[in-house]
Amino acid sequence: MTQITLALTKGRILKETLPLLKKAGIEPVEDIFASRKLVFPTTIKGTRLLILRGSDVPTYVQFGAADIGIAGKDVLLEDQGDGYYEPLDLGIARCQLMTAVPKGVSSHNGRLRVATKYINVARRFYAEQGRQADLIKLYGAMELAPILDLAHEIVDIVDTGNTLKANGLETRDHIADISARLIVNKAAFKTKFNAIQSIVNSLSKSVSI
Ligand code: PRT
Ligand code: MG
Repeated sequence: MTQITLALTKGRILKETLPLLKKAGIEPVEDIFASRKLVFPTTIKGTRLLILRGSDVPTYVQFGAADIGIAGKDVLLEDQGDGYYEPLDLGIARCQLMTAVPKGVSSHNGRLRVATKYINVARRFYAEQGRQADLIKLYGAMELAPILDLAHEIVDIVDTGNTLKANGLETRDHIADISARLIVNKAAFKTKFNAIQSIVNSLSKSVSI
C-alpha cells in the first residue's frame, strides 16, 4: 500500500480545504479542530494529513517529508523553493498581494522604506519597477508600520480592504492574485505516480464542482 502524506496549512485555508478533501473522498478520522494533534489518519488507508504553518508547507514538500502540500500562492512566491510541482489552483482563500500607503499621500520621493513579511516578493517587485527600496521584515501587523513612520509603504495581503481602511491606508500597486495551490514533491510524483495522480484528479474534480 502506498503511504501518502498531505501537508495542510492551518488557519483560514484549512477551513476551505477540508470540504474540498471531503468531496475528493479524503476525510480525517477525527475532528481536526477539536484536537491538538498535528498528524491525522484519514478514511483512505495509508493517507495522512499534517497540519502546519503555511510557510512550513513548501519546506516539508520540498524535502519529501510530505508528498503533497496545500499552501497560499503568497507563501509559494516567497518560498522560491524548487523540488516541487504546482499542478493545481484550488481556487480557495482568494486574495491579492498589494502595496499599500497612507490614504491620500502622494508617492514618496527618494529612497523608499517598505515593511513586509514578503521580503523576496517585495525585492523582486521593486526591482522590476526600477525603484530603490529598503525592505524591513515584519512578522505581522504590517498596517502599523506606515502609521508609526517605520515605513513609507507595505506589501501585504488584501481581501476586502477593511483592515487597510481601519488603519488609514489604501491600496496602490497590485502585485499578484493569490489563492491556495496544490504542490507535489518532484521525486514522489515519479515514485508514487498512481496514488498522487489519483488524488490530484479527484481534487481537480472537487474544485470544478
Ligand atoms: O499564522 P501564520 O502567521 O502562519 O499566517 P497567517 O496568520 O497569515 O495565516 P492565516 O490563517 O491568516 O492564513 C494565511 C493564508 O491565507 C495566506 O497565506 C493567504 O494565502 C490566505 N489569505 C486569504 C489571507 C487572507 N485571505 C487575508 N485576508 N491571509 C491573510 N489575510 C489577512 C491580511 O494579512 C490582512 O491582515 O487579512 C487582512 C486583510 O483582510 P481584509 O479583508 O481586511 O482586506
Ligand atoms: Mg495566523
